[in-house]
Amino acid sequence: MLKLYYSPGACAMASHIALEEAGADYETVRIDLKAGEQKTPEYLAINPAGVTPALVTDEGVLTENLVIMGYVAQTHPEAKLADNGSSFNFGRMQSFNGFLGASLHPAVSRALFARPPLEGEARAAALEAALAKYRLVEDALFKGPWVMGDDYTMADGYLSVFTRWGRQAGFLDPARFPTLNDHLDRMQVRPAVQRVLAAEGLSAV
Ligand SMILES: N[C@@H](CCC(=O)N[C@@H](CS)C(=O)NCC(=O)O)C(=O)O
Repeated sequence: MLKLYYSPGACAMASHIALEEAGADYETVRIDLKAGEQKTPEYLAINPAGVTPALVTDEGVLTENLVIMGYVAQTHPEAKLADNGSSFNFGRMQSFNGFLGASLHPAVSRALFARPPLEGEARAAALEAALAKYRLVEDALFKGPWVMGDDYTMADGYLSVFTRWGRQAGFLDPARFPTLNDHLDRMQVRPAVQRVLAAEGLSAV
């Protein structure tokens, strides 16, 4: 059976949502990031990078949300998590997911989770950089009503994690980011997302 190593509310929630949306047969192992469990020898043997998520499969371990979600989508085609009608449209979805993973995620993490926390001008600059990434999604990348257009895909679960962080931090004003806020509201009423929130011990925000 698949085994997802995750940390509540962290980016692994994207993989967790994909597994739940797919109706996959899986179990979870909680990793407490604050307690440093991601750096224990036991966990480093699973993911040497010392971050969550990691997905243990019968064939070995997969890391990186983008990869885990793609694996879940491919192994559960009936869920249509990456069914975008053509190889080119699949590529467009992966362009979006790549932007989240390589650009938006690091920028938002720096603004919110830098240790020690940023202060003064450095903090303001990090916040501005993160908001510029959200702005790109809000104004240009998001097709609507779902990220890639008419159909829900794994990109929706991935985006929702970062919108959740931004809303929790109070920097996604609904008047300035109506699309992102509306999307998160619609994500949070999806049964699969509600099951993930409950499993991670979280509430909608
Ligand atoms: N690009 C990776 C990022 C993974 C990542 O940075 N995970 C964070 C939580 S959102 C983590 O485990 N951080 C723990 C640490 O850096 O010690 C992915 O998408 O899987």
